Amino acid sequence: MKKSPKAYMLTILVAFALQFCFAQNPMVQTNYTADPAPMVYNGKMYLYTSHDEDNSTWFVMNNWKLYTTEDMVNWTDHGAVGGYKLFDWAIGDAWAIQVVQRNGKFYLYAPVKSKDKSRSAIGVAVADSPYGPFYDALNKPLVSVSDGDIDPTVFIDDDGQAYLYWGNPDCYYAKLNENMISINGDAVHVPMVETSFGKRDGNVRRPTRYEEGPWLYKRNSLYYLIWAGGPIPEHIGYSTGKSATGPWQYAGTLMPKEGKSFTNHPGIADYKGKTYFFYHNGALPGGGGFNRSVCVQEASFNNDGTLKQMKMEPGIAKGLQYLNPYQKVEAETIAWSENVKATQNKEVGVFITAMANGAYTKVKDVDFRDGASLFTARVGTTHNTGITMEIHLDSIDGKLLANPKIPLTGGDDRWALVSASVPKIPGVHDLYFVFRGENKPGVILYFDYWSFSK
Ligand code: FUB
Repeated sequence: MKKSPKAYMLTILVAFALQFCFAQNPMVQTNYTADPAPMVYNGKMYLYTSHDEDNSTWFVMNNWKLYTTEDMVNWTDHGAVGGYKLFDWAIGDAWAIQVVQRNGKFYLYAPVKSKDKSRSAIGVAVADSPYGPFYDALNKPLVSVSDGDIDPTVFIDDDGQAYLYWGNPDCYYAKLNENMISINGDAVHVPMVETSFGKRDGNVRRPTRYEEGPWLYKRNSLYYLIWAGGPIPEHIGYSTGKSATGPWQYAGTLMPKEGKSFTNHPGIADYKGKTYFFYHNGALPGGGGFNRSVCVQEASFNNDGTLKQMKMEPGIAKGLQYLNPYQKVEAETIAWSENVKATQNKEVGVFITAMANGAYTKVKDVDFRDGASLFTARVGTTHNTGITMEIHLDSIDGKLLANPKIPLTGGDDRWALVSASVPKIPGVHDLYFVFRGENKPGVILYFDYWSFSK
């Protein structure tokens, strides 16, 4: 049946509204993030990212950030886990990292610009916790073989052998010793041939589609080398093989070029029975090639083990578990936000700042069980009147649970606890924290954590 123009318009409007309701990508809105590197450890998803500084017009990247989740929709910002200054021998360029765990230690492989050669080299830092602090394990680069020593990825095979892959425009790999901070043998140059990486026309230096950003992954007994492919704007391509060292067979495009950033960068991880594919684009306001944002969506496989091709999507609509509001929840645990920045200081660690009247954060799937009676939050502001925080249920203008006034504390090194009674609402709801301060320029308020009680 043919739709009337009115019905057609309505369908488009509903589809647009639904997309906004379910928006999850980009999954971090409080900073520009790039080069996602997931790690699953002890039942939690850790996502390490590089960090594009605001208003960058080049790859201005000084540190790496960490986000975690247990439900894949609410992500907690843990701030910077380190930066190029971890390495005394580095002078800048905190580009794409990966962190892996072995025997209770956490190894951070990082490409940074080295002082003496003034080009990228790969360092390794180690920590006792996934949150850091990380320390340079060698006081010198782990790898320095070419001008293109960037984008390290590390994979530990079932037999315990660890492999490090990296490189732009050529791909290299090396075996890591069990201590994870030294190389066993020489770096191997992966043959850059069409059968492994597809054909690229008219570029002698880059004869195949492989560009950079390798990520090594294994499912059943098949190995996947997923990479960013050229020419720019980049797409995501991949190759498969029967061993961690190939030979690699070109398997096609996983994600075609799309999304306002001329680079892309893959990361993939299995978590709670699903496979998640991470990438980046320029989809945030002000976003682009040097102001990127990480995204995630579920990956799926064909019967022969090949990956189903995917387009960039709004993200994960349904969380894997509910959030418990009867505990301290960090204000930087967020499913979606607008006009909010995340930052950190030594007084309270990571916290958020509302940057405009009407700025808000959304927290998804909060399980109130039989209902709460009191809301408490740690907050602050530098304005002496007129700042409030509205707590709404299920939508930005949904039922108002409370509207506490925010007292003048005088700065983000001084904080106050505010409480407010709330009506008894049972069940699972999305929460919206909406920050109000009409005609107040700059930062309206600071927000560190919240909780409900009965
Ligand atoms: O983030 C800097 C560079 O851009 C990375 O090393 C590449 O993979 C590309 O994402």
